[in-house]
Amino acid sequence: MRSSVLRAACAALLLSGAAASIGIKVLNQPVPADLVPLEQTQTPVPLPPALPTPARPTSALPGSPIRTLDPLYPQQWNLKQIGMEAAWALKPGAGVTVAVLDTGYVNSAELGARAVNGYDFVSDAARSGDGDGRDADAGGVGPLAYHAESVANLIGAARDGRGVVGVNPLARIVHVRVAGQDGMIDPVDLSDGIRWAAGLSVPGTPLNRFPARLLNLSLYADFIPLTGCDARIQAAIDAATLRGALIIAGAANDGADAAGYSPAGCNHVLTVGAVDRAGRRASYSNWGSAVALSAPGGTPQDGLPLFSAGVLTRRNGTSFAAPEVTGVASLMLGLRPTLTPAALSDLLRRSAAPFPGGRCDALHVAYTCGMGTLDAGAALKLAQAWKP
Ligand SMILES: [Ca+2]
Ligand SMILES: [Ca+2]
Repeated sequence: MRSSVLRAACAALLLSGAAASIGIKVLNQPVPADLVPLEQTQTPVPLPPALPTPARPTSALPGSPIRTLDPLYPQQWNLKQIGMEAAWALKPGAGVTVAVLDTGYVNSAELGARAVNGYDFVSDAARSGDGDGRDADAGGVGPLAYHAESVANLIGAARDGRGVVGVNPLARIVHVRVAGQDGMIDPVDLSDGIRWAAGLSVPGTPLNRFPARLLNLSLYADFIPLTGCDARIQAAIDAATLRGALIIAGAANDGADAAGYSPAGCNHVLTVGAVDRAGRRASYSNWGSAVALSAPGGTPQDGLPLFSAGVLTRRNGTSFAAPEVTGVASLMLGLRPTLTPAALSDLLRRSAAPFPGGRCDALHVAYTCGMGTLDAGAALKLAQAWKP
């Protein structure tokens, strides 16, 4: 039986425990036991040198295609699958703040000053890896730190002629550390991190200077039974929602009903399942009525291209489906800043592309994956036409 740390290390933050009752909550898809860890099989791609003049979209005429010259962009098949070029052509605005509740801050060349070292909410010094409990340095610790960096780059990597490009190359990312070095997530730490990220007060903690309208949770809480949403986490989600923030969560990677997981099974959460390149449910992806829509998450055989530590790696999991939705939601808010969490959820669901043949899983009727697969261009068009 795999340990939760192994599952965390091999998958990403949707780690779950040896049994389904414990999980880390970083939602990387665990590597099957008969495969070696992905880290050992990936071929690192060196970061190419910077171009003298970064390619910027600012010179493009309205409605004209945005040229993306980042050298690894052609490998980012997931961005094509969700129709990013149609979305970028609408020239969505800038300045949207997204919180990534995950393994913590990593200084990424793709984000620069757009990445904010938020707060470390890991209270258990025995698991934190930084020698203490909560503190003002959200810096990621240990071999799982790539998880938050991969998520952040997927949302917001710069269109700068280097490396990869993110869904929203102008997003600000606030890193909120909720996962210990072991990848495990305490429900109280997660609840406080949710409140703080949305700009609410948390006793003993200074207010977040960059309150986020969107919270990406590629994780689920450990130390609680997987039998439904934890009341403490639901209370934090309700408070953040009232504050105007939308919580977007990965469905988790156990091939089970997402309704048992927190936050995936909580109310007011936009829960995201994972599909493969053909738009079919990835076999690891959780399913069911708690799933709002799906997005590309890759498979062990056909991983999602991700960027961390200056290297392209391929991983799979609902950890990486959720940030695609978060990134598109941030573009929608750039176009229409008054969109409410409920309106954002509604537009993202309604604009989703139908699954092939109308079902994400041809074999299991009960294994539903929400309204369809994320369609960035269609979502932005609905946002553009939206009236309060
Ligand atoms: Ca600490
Ligand atoms: Ca780049």
